[in-house]
Amino acid sequence: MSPQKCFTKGSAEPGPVPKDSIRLYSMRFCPFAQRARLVLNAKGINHDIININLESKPEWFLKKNPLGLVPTLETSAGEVVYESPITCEYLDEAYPVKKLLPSSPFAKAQQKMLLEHFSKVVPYFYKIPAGRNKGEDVSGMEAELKEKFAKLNEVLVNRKTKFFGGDSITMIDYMMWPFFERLEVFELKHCLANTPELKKWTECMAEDPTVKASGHSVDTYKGFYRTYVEGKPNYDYGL
Ligand SMILES: N[C@@H](CCC(=O)N[C@@H](CS)C(=O)NCC(=O)O)C(=O)O
Repeated sequence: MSPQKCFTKGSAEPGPVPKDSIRLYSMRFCPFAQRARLVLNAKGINHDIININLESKPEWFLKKNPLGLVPTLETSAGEVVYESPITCEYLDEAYPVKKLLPSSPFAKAQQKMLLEHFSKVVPYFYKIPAGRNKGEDVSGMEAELKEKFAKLNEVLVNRKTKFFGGDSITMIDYMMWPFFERLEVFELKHCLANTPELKKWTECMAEDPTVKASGHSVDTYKGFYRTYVEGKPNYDYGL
């Protein structure tokens, strides 16, 4: 079986995590798991990936993470870490090469506060496409999303930097990116029309080699989301 294909209920547990490696339990289209993949790749951490069928989870996966969510990390010592912000911070601390979080306590707190704000934006990336699929009028929700984008734009204007943590990419950029990557897939790109700095940020992010290596084509995302909307998500779509 190709290593990318997902493991389902009843499938045998993969072998132990090699000594010099760390394992990510993931799903190819999950934006939260993509956060951890971005951090693993940006820092050049030796890792393997086990994709999970989230509709039919292997029993051994539920034993590792009772919440049953990806991303989940497992070290060679059998330590398990889950919840995307926690996995990403863990990776940054456990592998100090190329730090993504700032060392200043205040700058780090600022990134975490911004992430809290951003967590209130995330539901729109789900609610709007779902509403549209049901034939609902989503213009009100789109207007709210534009307001949230305006606030993010203001952060960049006030900071006078290309990225949210400075002039190079840091943790907060990788935490927000997976959702922006899906704007085109969800036909929400027009919501960036009045937020030029934020739009520029998306363009700069799209040029980052780590970002380029972590995503899928718009067609592949669309193909997967079609299967998701039909209630039969094909986690191996495109393989
Ligand atoms: N708060 C979690 C959210 C992760 C999450 O919702 N992952 C989804 C896939 S995109 C999942 O594992 N869903 C499985 C389920 O809900 O049972 C995080 O930040 O890691």
